[in-house]
Formats: sequence, structure tokens, C-alpha cells
Amino acid sequence: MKGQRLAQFLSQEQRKIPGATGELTMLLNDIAAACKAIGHEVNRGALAGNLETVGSENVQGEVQKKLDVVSNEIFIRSMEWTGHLAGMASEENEEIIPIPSKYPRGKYLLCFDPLDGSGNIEVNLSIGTIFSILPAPNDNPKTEDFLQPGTRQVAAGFCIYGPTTIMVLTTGNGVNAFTLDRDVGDFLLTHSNIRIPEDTAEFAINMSNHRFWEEPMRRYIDECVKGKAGGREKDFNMRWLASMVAEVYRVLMRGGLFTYPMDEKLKQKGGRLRLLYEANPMSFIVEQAGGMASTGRQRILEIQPTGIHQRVPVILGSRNEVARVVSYHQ
Ligand code: FBP
Repeated sequence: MKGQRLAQFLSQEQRKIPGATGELTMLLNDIAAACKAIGHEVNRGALAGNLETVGSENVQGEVQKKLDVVSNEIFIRSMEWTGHLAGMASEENEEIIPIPSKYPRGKYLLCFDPLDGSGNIEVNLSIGTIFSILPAPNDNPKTEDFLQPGTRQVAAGFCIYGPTTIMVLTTGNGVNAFTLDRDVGDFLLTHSNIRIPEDTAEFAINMSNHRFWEEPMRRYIDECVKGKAGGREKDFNMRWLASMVAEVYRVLMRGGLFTYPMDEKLKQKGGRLRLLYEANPMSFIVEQAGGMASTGRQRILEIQPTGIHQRVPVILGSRNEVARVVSYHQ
């Protein structure tokens, strides 16, 4: 019920799964603790010197902010000792991250983007941590053991560091959200069984790429912009927050269509957003909340990954609008 502590909610959910060992429950509680620590650093911002760039570039060729590096370190150090993981993959690390031999290993793999939306750090807009949990085929995983389609995810979630810090979570039985109560230092259930409205009049896209999009996406967005004057049954509103966690959270709260589609500039790379630790966890959450997530040509969760940093086009949100975009790609 509302106000329930995250640990109590997870324990209750665990009891619904016959034979559950409690490993996933403990792992999710450890992830929540890591997100609280990252949120603390995010909230300190300039006061902790966290807004500077560190001059290095990550595997994506993106200039790293100190907060990117700090968040990545916090997540790795908070998770490696837990005994629930056989390995990790991070947006900030080129190779998979092994569990140090001094720590026990567990039966899960953890893929994560420690701080998504980092372009928003110095302008004080919402950013977040995204994570995806896969079964580990063995306790000494190689890179190819991470290359599992999103349908294999055991759990996924994100923590958004905004006016409030909110953890959104699915273990395959619906989507729930927990707001951090700073007085007691705990995540409390505030949004139960979140459902995305099937229809929407709001789309989110970076319009400056219009001339680079494929024709089906140009057609869809041009129709939305024209609204009733262009043949749609309603007029549309637009949002673009340059922070996937913030966009997806808004879609969960009031519906919408979020997309970072394929474009000419990104063709070589395969898209903007990464499959393992952005598109897959967000698609799992969106589908669990009654929405739809596609590349335009394929259900995202069914993509067979070819690399841990593989990028894909993303179109997700209110089912009827995503279905329309998919139909334009046929
Ligand atoms: P990072 O993980 O490097 O932050 O990149 C992902 C992202 O910030 C998404 O959160 C967001 O939707 C998108 O890039 C914004 O891209 P652009 O800056 O081209 O609008």
C-alpha cells in the first residue's frame, strides 16, 4: 500500500514467486542504496566540485563530467561486493566489469548507465541512473554472456534525480515508483501499478535532427505538427528534455511518445541510445506499464544484441501512437 518502504514491497513481491531465494530482492535493495548515494552527489552539484569536466572521454567518445565518473565509481563499488552478481557492464566502461576475486559471485548480470542525461548536469535539469538485470549463464561471464535479448531481463528500473528522487521498478509484474523520503532516508511507494494511457497528444523528439530522419518518422512528426490541419484528429504538444529518464518518467505519468529515431548522422553507429542499458530497461518498463517500444521495424526487447554498447533507434510510449509510427515504417 502507499507509503510502504521499498524493502517491504520487495519482500511482499518475493513471496509471490515460488522458490524465490531472495537474491533478487537483496540485489534491488543494494541498487536502491547505490542510487541514494549517487543522488546525494548529484544534489551537491557545484558544492562538491561535481560539475566540472574531467577532460577524459568515455568509450562513447563523450567528454566525461566528474559526476559521470563519480556516479560510475559509486555504482561499481556499491555492487561488486554484494555476492548477487557474476559481472557488470556500464556505459562508462569499454569492457565488461568483472567481480573482484575476493568477493562472492551471484546469479545475475547488471547493465547500467550510471548517469543518463549528463548533458543536463551543469544546467540543473533532471538526470538519472538506468539499470537492467539479466540472468548470468555462469559465474565467470564473458562479453557474449551479456548479449541477451531484452525479453530475458529479470528486472529493470531507473532512478530520476529531479525535484524529488524517484525509483521506478519492474520485476515483470507491473511498474511501481518509490519516492525518496530524505527524513528517513528510504524509498516509499508512491505510485502503484503505473499504466501508460494508450493515446496521447504529446510527442518528444529532438526536432533539430528533422532533415536527417528517415521518411516514415518525418511523415509522422510533420502530421503531429500540423495536427487537425494536417489530417490528424487532434493537435499535438511537444517536449524535449534531453534526458531519457525524465522523458520516460513523463510518459509513465501522463502518456506520450518519446523517440530518438535513426538519422543520417547516426546511421554508422546504429542510433543514439544504447540497447543494453538504456533501450532495453526502458522498453521493459514501458511494456510492463501497457505501452509499446519499437525501433520502427522491430520490438526492441526482441533484438539480439551484437555488442554491449550497441545503439538502436527508440520509439516508445502510448501504444496507439507507437503502433502508428510502426505502421508508417512497414
Ligand atoms: P547520455 O547517456 O550520454 O546522457 O546520452 C543519452 C541522452 O542524454 C538521453 O538521455 C537523451 O534522450 C539524449 O541523449 C539527448 O540527446 P541530444 O543531446 O542529442 O538531444
